[in-house]
Amino acid sequence: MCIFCKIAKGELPSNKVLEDDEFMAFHDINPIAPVHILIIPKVHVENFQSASSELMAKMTPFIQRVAKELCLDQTGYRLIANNGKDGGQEVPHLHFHLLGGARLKWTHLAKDDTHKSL
Ligand code: DGP
Repeated sequence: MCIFCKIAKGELPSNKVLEDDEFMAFHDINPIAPVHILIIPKVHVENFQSASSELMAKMTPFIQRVAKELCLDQTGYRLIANNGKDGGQEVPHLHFHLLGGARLKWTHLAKDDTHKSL
């Protein structure tokens, strides 16, 4: 079972922000922005490329709800899905990075820059 499946099942701890029957949002263990949340479906889906439109139709309002709970709908945010090897995806379970809390710089998207402060 993958790490995020274990988090979804409560077998690994996480700092949870929001949860419903199908989705979960929790703080990234290695934040690269003042607010860095990971949003996952509880069902195992490998990545965005293999996500169904039905899943995304339900996931979109959940992501919007998370942004609203954190007031990021007011200040703005960046939503990222790393997909596959060249996309820099390390955990093979669909997840969106919700980044905010600062004026984010586009240049920091390069992999070598991921640990620099934004
Ligand atoms: P990606 O490169 O898109 O696959 O990003 C995976 C992210 O998951 C990365 O920013 C670190 C985070 N991460 C990895 N393992 C854990 C964990 O056990 N708990 C939490 N909260 N985040 C994790």
